[in-house]
Amino acid sequence: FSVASLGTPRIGPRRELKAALESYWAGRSDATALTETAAGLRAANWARQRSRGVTVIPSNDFSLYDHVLDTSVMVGAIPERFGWSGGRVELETYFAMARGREGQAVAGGVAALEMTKWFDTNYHYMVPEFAPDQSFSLVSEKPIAEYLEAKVLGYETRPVLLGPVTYLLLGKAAGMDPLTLLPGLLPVYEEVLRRLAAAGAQWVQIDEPCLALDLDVRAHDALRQATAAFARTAPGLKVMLASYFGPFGGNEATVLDLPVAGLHLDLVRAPEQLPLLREAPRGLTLSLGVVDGRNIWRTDLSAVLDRLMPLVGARKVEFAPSCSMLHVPIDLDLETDLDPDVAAWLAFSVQKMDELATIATAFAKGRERVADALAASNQAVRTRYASAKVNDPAVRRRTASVDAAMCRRPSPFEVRRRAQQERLGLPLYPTTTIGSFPQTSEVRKARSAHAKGAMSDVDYDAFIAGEIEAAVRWQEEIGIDMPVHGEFERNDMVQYFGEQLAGYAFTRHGWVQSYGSRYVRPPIIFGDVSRPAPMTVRWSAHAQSLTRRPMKGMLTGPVTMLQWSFVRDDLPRAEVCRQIALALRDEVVDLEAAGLAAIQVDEPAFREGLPLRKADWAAYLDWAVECFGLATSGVADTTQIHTHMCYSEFNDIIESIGAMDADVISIETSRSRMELLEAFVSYRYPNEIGPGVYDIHSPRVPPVGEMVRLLQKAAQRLAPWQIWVNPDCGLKTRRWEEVRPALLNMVAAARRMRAATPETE
Ligand code: THG
Ligand code: ZN
Repeated sequence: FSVASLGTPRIGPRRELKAALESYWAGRSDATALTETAAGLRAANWARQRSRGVTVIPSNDFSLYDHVLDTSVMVGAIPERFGWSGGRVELETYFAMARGREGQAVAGGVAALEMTKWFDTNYHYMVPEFAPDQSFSLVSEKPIAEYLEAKVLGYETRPVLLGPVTYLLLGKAAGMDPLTLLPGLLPVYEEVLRRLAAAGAQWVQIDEPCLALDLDVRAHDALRQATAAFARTAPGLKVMLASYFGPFGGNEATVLDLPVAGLHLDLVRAPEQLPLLREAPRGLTLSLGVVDGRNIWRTDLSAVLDRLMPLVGARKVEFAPSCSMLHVPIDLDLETDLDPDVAAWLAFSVQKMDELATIATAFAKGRERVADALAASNQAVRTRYASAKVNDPAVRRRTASVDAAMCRRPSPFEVRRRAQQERLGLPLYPTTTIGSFPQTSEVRKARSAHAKGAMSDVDYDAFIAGEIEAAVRWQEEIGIDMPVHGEFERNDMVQYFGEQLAGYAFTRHGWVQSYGSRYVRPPIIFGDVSRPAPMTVRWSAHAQSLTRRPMKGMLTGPVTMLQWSFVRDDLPRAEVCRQIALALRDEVVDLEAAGLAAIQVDEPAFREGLPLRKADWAAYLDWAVECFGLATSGVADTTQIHTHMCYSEFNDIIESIGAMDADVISIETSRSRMELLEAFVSYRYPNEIGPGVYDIHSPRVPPVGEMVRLLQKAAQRLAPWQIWVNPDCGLKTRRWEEVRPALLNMVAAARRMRAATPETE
């Protein structure tokens, strides 16, 4: 019985890849140092997998930045603006595609490829861009080189390739169906397979996670063509076709008919596919994804064995994680500060390999041979489900008592709008910001000194209070109508709240790649969530005490808190989200009682929570909207609820955005020159909107006239009373030198709009 790992984290247990990349980009080290670090990480990954009992070890799962970008380079899909003229793709070009080129070197600079979410994970990939006359050729031999690199070190690996159909479907091909490019792309894949076979590879893993999406007949045809071409060109090379993140659904009949030697099943996300063990063609090797590659819970090994043993029979199977382990932290043993009770319930990538090895041994030699490991797994499962740290009857009672009325504001928007207008007395085109101000190095230093105990609570509090006071005074001075306190006390918008909520745990080294060299440490929601004490009231009340202008309180919304965490797997996500929403509801009510007349509940992850299949959208949107309502509906008509969403497409979810019924929503629109506003206009969005007028992703200071023109565009489509004036997103990544002039211009733009608007409107 084989143990496969579909892919391992690339970043290194101590974030070695991040350090190497950032030092290379800063010019502090050269390409040799970077390549050596990368090779060292690959060698360590292979060694770690072998030592943990993995028998089917992957190669080419490593990437310096992103595996989709690697695929674009492999097949030569390099947009013209990067100035590549054939031949080897240098690191400079590769990183230009990932991060863009600065303006100084090339007039105006060169924009990076776009970045977007990898399926429903928190990993971002670089979107392939295809020209109308796109041609492909084998440009990078990375898969072959890394296969041989492993071989030299004594590892016979199974190279991983992103499959051609998923690759094309993930790309952007202006105005055409990217699948029409398949005939040109397949010869490159065929050449890679021939070379891998010639180098000695027995198997290749082809990832086609698009099989978890709703596919049409053209995609099915493309999969048939691709696999047929592989079988023809490299008949001796066995293909393990891997799909994950969901069931095959309507794609199942096609999948079972493809000419491949193996099929990987995600039995964590799609346990209903277990009968395929009996029903799939006899000769097919099945890779059974029974250990969760997306989450950090220990597997109930006995339950897995109970389910699989009657079904496996004489079939050739491999035991595998449900998907690449890219999405989980590397090694639980590095966590020395976790509550030991909680740590006993967790498995990171290394521990997941141990679990797979245990399963394989149980199959090969009987359960008795792994009795200790099974007993430990049983114990972990039992203590977790029974733990008083997990189960809080008061929280359960409260979520059970939620009714529809608690999820809606008592009065319709029109009534609230009048009440808020009267209380707030804001001018037309009121100005505000999204919440965060620059996290300067002084702020970060103070926070880290405080965390280490080198700065006392009293000194740290005085420092934060001073930063807030300076920010509030400055906003008053330049004429921001609705100021914010600046969020200087916060590290990350999820972590800050999670640290104060019961039911959450945090790691020290549990990094997961978000994109390129940027990683996150997702908090772990292990138990019923509640709020032992107010979380933000103190700083928001302090800020309000400094000004007569209406201060905006700032919270992270329930869906985003859920979406950016590792979530317990013993409750439906909707139920966990409801618990978070109730905790936030108390915070919203407390902020109101503390005198805050406006409270923003951010939901940047609202759209990315959408299920992979359209049939599941409605159910998600129902509870997501309900939870936002639950968090925000405990206040009086006179309290204004704001929300904010980043770079979303709104067209297909605009009704749900409407149903959230926030009094004000701010969205990113400046880069698309207000195009993103279109969804709101054609839907006749009834509430107030702040279409961002200033692109905070760039250091550029937008001139007044430019922002006025964007506002005029908005004013052609919306009523003047609907329009707020704000940047696209929070300002924490910008410097004060950029923020000060930009916001001054923004206030001037709002004043110009007011001056040009007749009083009667
Ligand atoms: N917070 C959390 N999750 C997120 C985001 C967030 N997921 C989606 C999106 N935002 C991802 N974007 C980023 C942007 C920047 C960084 C990570 C993810 C980043 N990380 C630091 C790094 O790698 O150096 C580490 C940050 C830290 O110290 O915690 O810059 O906003 N939870
Ligand atoms: Zn944003």
